Amino acid sequence: MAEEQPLQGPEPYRSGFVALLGRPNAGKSTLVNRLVGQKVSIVSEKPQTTRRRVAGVVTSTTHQLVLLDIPGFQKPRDELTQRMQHTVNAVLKEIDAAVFLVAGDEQIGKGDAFIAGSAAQTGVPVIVAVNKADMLSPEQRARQLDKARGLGDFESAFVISALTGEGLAELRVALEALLPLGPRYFPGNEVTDQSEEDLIAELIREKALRVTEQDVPHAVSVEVLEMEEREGKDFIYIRAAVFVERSSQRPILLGEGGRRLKEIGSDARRDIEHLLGRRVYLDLVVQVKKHWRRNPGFLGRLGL
Ligand SMILES: Nc1nc2c(ncn2[C@@H]2O[C@H](COP(=O)(O)OP(=O)(O)O)[C@@H](O)[C@H]2O)c(=O)[nH]1
Ligand SMILES: [Mg+2]
Repeated sequence: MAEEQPLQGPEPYRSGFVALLGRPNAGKSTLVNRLVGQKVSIVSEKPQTTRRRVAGVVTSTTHQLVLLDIPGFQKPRDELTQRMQHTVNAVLKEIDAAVFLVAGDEQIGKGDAFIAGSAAQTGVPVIVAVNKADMLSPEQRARQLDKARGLGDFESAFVISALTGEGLAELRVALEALLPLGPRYFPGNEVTDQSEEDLIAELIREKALRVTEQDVPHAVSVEVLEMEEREGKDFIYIRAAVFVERSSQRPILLGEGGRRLKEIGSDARRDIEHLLGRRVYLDLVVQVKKHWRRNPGFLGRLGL
């Protein structure tokens, strides 16, 4: 009778959690956004921009990749950084794979070696990727890839650009191949685990980071206080507070004649309108919250 086995039915579903690891500025958040196809994790050139674990979800008919953007490794200095490091440690225990990202235009050094070591300790397969290929000559690509490979025992290695998308299709295929059988952890239309309010607060913080320097970015946090439909209006009203730690930082956020805050507001509004798909009235206030980085209750309120 029929000797041939019937072809397999639909492929079994695969899913898993993949952490993005790498020094500040390597392009981890940019990569998550690009793979997800939407901004779910904010991007800035300031270190320690990412304060909590942000999931970016990529769903297909056969796979679900949950990309975890996490804070950078650091020595805890206060309650905030302690919580951030705790998040990192917790994430490393729940992942199925990791992508170790190295900036193509920066010297590979001790920091990278340390992160590669931490990645190896998790025991999960690790893919190494040299990012920012758009800035590199063919020789530079080859040299950096060689050095990156030398940092550990990697599943595979890629040269990519999170900015232009170069090499990302290949990276995604390699990542999907590492996923175990598993369920859809998130509904197919969800791209992140953050609430709308959280994401809006983050978009505002991103703009505040861009226009501040030195210590100030670290002293900024944002909370959405109110979000509501106004009767008979075709926009959504959002009121948010930008918190700083010291009264001396307040004028920095405000700028001359309130101009800097206005700039933060109009930049953020554009992103929020894109996110919500509708018009937004954004009302921003700057508030001083003394030593909020050491305040467990306040950190909890911000979801940190
Ligand atoms: N030229 C170039 N810049 C990139 C690329 N990926 C990220 N960047 C930039 O590098 C900076 C840091 O990116 P970010 O994603 O915040 O890095 P993270 O700290 O690792 O999360 C930002 O200014 C990005 O625009 C890339 O592929 N090419
Ligand atoms: Mg980041």
